[in-house]
Amino acid sequence: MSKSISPLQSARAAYKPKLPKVLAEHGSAVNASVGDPTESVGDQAEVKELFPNTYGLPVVNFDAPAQGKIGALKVGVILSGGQAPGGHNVIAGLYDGLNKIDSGSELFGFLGGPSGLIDNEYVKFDDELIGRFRNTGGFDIIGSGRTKLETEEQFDKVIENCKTLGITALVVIGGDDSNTNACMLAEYCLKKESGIQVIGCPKTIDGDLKNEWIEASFGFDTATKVYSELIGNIQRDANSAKKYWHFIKLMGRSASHIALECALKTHPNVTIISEEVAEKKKTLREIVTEIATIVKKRADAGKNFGIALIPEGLIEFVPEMKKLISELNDLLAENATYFDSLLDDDKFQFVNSKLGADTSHVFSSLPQSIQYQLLADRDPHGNVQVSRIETEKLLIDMVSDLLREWKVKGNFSGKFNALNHFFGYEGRCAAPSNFDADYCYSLGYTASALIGAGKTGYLSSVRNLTEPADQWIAGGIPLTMMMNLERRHGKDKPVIKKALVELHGKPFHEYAYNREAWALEDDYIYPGPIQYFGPSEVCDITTDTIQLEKK
Ligand code: FBP
Repeated sequence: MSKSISPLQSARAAYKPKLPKVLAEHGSAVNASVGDPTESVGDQAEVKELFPNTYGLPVVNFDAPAQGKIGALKVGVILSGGQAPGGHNVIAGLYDGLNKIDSGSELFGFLGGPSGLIDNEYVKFDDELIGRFRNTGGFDIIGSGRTKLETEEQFDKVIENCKTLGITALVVIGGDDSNTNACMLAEYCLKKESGIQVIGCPKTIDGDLKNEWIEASFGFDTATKVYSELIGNIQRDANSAKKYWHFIKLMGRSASHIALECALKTHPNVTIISEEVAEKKKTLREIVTEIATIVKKRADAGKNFGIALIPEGLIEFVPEMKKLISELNDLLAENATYFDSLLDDDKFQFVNSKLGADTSHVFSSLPQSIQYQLLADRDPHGNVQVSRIETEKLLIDMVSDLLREWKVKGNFSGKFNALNHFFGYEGRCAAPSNFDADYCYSLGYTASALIGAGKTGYLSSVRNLTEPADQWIAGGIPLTMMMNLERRHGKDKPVIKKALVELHGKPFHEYAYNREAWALEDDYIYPGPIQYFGPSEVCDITTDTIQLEKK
């Protein structure tokens, strides 16, 4: 860690995160009231068969002090997947919660994500180490990684390493894929009677790990506030200079929650929502025509400038591209070694010769840079790395070409000078907003309470998030409850269901209701930077998405 810190960092170190009342009053040794047995969100019979020990667990809520002494606990924690603001506070909350249960408790952090757990690389936390990272962004306290933890061999190694250190509970801080693996590990640990509990915490800036019980994944609040600040600044520049269109791609591997939240916060002229593209089966050409039409209408009104938000995952939601990517995934998986041995030109030829007629046509119609990006390595979960595909540039090129055609026909007389941006890494490690600082600390503290209560196979849950923190509800949601079967690598696999943007939901309706006006008028909002000190209505308010969803 850097030795130098900014004045803001030093002031933030003193910030005391807020907790739900039950935890603030009674600490983390709390009684869990238990609901009815639960069912998985889909494929109940199959999921039940795959998870005989953890299926059907009840939802639990903490509501009173625990009876009896719990004793010292030894716990391990990993950070898994992409960074999200507030991860350090989850660990701080977990550390404080365990110490509150018993000051002899110990917390070990495995280094570099799931691989640290397998390779037994760890640090033991103490007050000094935790103190340096309270309320800071990033995952650098122990690092993160994307190693997939799924085989029995890996699980056996995890159990062996935990036993050597005397660890009896693990906390996995991750997104849908990591918590799917946490669920499998919890099941395996019970099957093997290992005595190791497994608890998850919902992380991802993408905002797609949510449901009735998990109102938000942590990091979404801060990341969208950072992007909205930047979008607002660009809007103000565009509205001052009046000469550029800015195409801004926003992170979010699959779902468009980030783009939607930023649109609600800033009112740009164009926002593409991937889920709507898929639902309406829009072709790339149709998307381009829609954008070009807005460019033209604004130009007709003398406005040769504007802002367009493009979700990172768009490319996989356009039906013809989805088909192409799916064929490419199979092709690359089946011929991995041969494909890697080819030179670039031969790779293109090989792919074109193997694709079906339609998909080969789509592939050839793309600029070579995009073709190349589509052939790049998949991530360890088999996903195309959409953050590396320059969809915003592709759209600029295609809109530009179409406007040129229109100009020749006399249908467009404006100007189209476009600049491209990609916001992702700018927000993933930002200093957590007050909301994320409080939410993350509460999630970590709740995880310690779940461990103290002897639970396993649960996701730490803190709810009622539009109310002040003391009214938040702390508890745990069975991981199996969020599972269904999905096709992965040609097989049906149990996975936590990803939450995409609901086209019948209030956040999308709010956007759809206003989009025509936002396209033509300049109703821009300039949110400005995250405020950490000041009135609660400026500093503590969470996303428009949750507020609309809870309305
Ligand atoms: P998680 O799902 O692991 O939270 O990661 C989210 C994310 O930030 C996506 O928005 C993005 O597509 C991806 O990570 C990029 O990851 P990397 O930097 O590892 O390529």
